[in-house]
Amino acid sequence: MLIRRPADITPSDITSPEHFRQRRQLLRMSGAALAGSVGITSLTASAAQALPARLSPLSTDESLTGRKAVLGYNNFYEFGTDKEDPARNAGVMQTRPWEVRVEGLVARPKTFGLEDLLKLAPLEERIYRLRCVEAWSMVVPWIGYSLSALLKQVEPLGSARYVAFASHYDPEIMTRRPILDWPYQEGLRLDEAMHPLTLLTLGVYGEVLPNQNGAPVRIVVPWKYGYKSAKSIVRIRLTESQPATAWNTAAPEEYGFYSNVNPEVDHPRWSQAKERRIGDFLKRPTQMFNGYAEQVAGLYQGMDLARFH
Ligand SMILES: Nc1nc2c(c(=O)[nH]1)N[C@H]1C(S)=C(S)[C@@H](COP(=O)(O)O)O[C@H]1N2
Ligand SMILES: [Mo]
Repeated sequence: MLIRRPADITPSDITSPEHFRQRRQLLRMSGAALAGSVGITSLTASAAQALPARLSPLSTDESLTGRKAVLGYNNFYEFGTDKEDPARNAGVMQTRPWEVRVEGLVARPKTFGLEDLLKLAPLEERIYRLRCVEAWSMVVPWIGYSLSALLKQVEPLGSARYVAFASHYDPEIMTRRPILDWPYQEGLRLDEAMHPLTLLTLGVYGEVLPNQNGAPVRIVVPWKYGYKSAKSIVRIRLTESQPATAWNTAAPEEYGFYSNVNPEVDHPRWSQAKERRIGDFLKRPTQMFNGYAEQVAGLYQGMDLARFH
């Protein structure tokens, strides 16, 4: 993965949970009109739309990374490799209408429209740590519900062991450079995909997802490096064998299938022991499974996590 100079993000960009909750109340009361006039939503083509959600107990209580950084410092290589590129370029992507096809080893394959997805389960705000493989991290207030709610709808067959995700790819508006095999692909083991922490994500910071964050629907897997969290997905396929993933295909030595955050397994070209929380000056130690070990370590019992990295 290309390493870039960190953006100029000052500690004043950090939003305290207190301040955020107040702001969220405001958004809720006054709706889309106000949302569109606040902050940097002018970066995207369309005005932001409020998306009310109840706070999930699965949330961390750490200070949130500022909204400006969450919406302005992104990885979405289809729209360029600089952190500022997605906010600048992704606005042209049409996200309505949008469909997600769920198929493969399931009893009831189904195509879900965006409106179906918004109604499928109660929306929750999940404040998660996000640890990028590039050794920086954020704390992000996502909105969505457990991916398991969607997968249960299609009734996975006993033979299904993995879940493959494919992102939207349109060479007319996205890069044609062969940085990765497009469309972007990711995958999880079925039990990882069914874990309550794995989030089908429709919003962030109290609003529908801006394009640069993977509108209109993406996956977020908080105990894995950020690249496992595929953006702007259009297909979910249940399979018997381990699916190909974009980064593993591009550089198998550097990016394994599992990609669990692990401070003890270095990337071949840099250490994973520490990370820079965006907005902080000093680095902090990286936690096993990004701090979610209590919830997810059991999924990997008996596995050599250096081999299955
Ligand atoms: N389709 C697609 N999904 C993607 C990526 C990408 O380049 N294309 N980048 C990944 C990486 S490396 C990270 S760290 C996260 C970043 O999500 P964010 O920009 O919303 O913070 O998205 C992931 N999902
Ligand atoms: Mo990342």
